[in-house]
Amino acid sequence: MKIMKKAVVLLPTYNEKDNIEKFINEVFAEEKHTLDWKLEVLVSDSNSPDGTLELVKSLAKKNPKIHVIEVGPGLGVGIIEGHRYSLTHLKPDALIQLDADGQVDSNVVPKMLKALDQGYNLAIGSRFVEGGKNKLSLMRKLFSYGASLVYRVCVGPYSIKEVTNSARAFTPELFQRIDLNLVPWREKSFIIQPAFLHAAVVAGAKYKEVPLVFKNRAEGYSKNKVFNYTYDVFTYSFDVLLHRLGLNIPFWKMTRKAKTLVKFGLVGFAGTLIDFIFYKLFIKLFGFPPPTAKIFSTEIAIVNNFLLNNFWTFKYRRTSTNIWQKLGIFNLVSLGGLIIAVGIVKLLYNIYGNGFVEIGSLKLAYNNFFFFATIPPVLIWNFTMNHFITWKNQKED
Ligand SMILES: Nc1nc2c(ncn2[C@@H]2O[C@H](COP(=O)(O)OP(=O)(O)OP(=O)(O)O)[C@@H](O)[C@H]2O)c(=O)[nH]1
Ligand SMILES: [Mg+2]
Repeated sequence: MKIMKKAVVLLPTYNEKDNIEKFINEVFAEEKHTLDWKLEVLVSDSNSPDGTLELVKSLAKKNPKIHVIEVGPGLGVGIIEGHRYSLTHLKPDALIQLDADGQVDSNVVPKMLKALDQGYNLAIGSRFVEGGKNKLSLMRKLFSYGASLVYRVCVGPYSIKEVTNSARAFTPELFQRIDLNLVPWREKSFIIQPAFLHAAVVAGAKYKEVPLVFKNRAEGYSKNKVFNYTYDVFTYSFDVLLHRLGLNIPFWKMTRKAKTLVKFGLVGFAGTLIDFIFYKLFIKLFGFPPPTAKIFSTEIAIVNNFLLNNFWTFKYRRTSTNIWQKLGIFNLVSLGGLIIAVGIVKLLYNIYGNGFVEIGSLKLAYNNFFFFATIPPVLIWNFTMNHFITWKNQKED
C-alpha cells in the first residue's frame, strides 16, 4: 500500500466570507494532482467581523479535513500561529501557506509539493519565473517589481525573484529551524512575507521557485496597503543591509516611528510641485511679480495638501474637531507657512532682484532659487504644527 503524506494548507483570513468556501474547495480539488500527498486545510482567522470564522466552523463540522483557529490581529500572527498550531495538532509532513481570497491559482499546490519531493525544503510560488503570471493593476505590478528588486539587492539572494507573495510550501523541520526573532511577525504589516523568507534562507533553506498565477480579487476587499507594504519592504531591506555592513543602527525600528513624517514629506513634495507649477504659470502667463505669484500658488497647494493629509497621512488620527475645523486650522498653519515663505522670497528678491545664473547653456532665473529656499523652514513649521494641533490624536477615555 502507498504511504500517504499529509500537507496542511494554511489560509489566513480577515473578512473573506465570500471567498473562503469556494477556495477551500479549489484546494481540495488539487488532491488529484498531488500524488502521495493528502491535503488538509487550516484557516487562521483574526476575528473577522464579517463572520468568516462562523462560516469556516460550520464547514469544519462537516469535513474533518478542515480546521479553524482564532488568532490575534495581523497577517504575521495568522501565519505564525497557524503553522505552530499545525505542527502541534495536525502532525503534517509539509506546511503550505496561501492567501485565502482565491487570487492564487490553487494549481501551485501540486507544483510546490513536487519541489519538496525533489528534495527541496522550501518551495516558493513565483509570478516571475517561466509559466508564472501577475494579473494585477499596473500600480501593484510596479510595487511587486520595485519591492522585489530592493529586497533582492539589499537582502538577497538575488536569484530569488518572488519575495512579497504568500504562496510557499516547506518542511516542518525547516520551520522549526527558522529563528523567528529575525521576523517582525507581530507587526500589523505584510512584512512577514519577505522577512520570513530571509529567515528561512538564513536557516539554510534549500529553495526552488515554481510558477504561480496571481489574479485579481473576485470578492471582498484588499487589506494590502500598497504604500505601507512598499515602505516596510524598503526599510526592512535597508535595515538588513546596514547590519550586514556592520552598522548597528536600529533603522527598521526608527522608520516605524517616522512613517507619518515620511508621508507628510511626500504630500509636501507633491504640494511643492503644484505650488511651483502655478508659481511659474502666474509669473509667465500673467506677469505677476514673484511675491504675488507665491501667494496664489501656495493657496492652491494648501487645499491639495489638506485633502491628501486628511485622507492619507493622518487618516487614522481621531481628532476632536470636524473636517471643516481641521481645514480652518490647516489654513491658519499654512498661512504661517505662507508668511514665512513670502518673507523669505521677498527678502531674497530685495537682495538679489531679477537675475540669471548661467550653467553652461542653461539659464536659471534667480526666482527659482528663491522658491526652493523656502522649503526646509516651511516643512519644519508645517509638520510640527499639524502633528501637534491640526490632527492631534484624542486620547482614549
Ligand atoms: N489572519 C489574518 N489574515 C489576514 C489579515 N490581513 C490579511 N489577511 C489575509 O491575508 C491574505 C492576503 O490579504 P489580501 O488583502 O488578499 O492582500 P493582497 O492579496 O496583497 O491584496 P489584493 O490583491 O487586493 O487581494 C488574505 O487571505 C487575507 O484575508 C489579518 O490581519 N489576519
Ligand atoms: Mg489578495
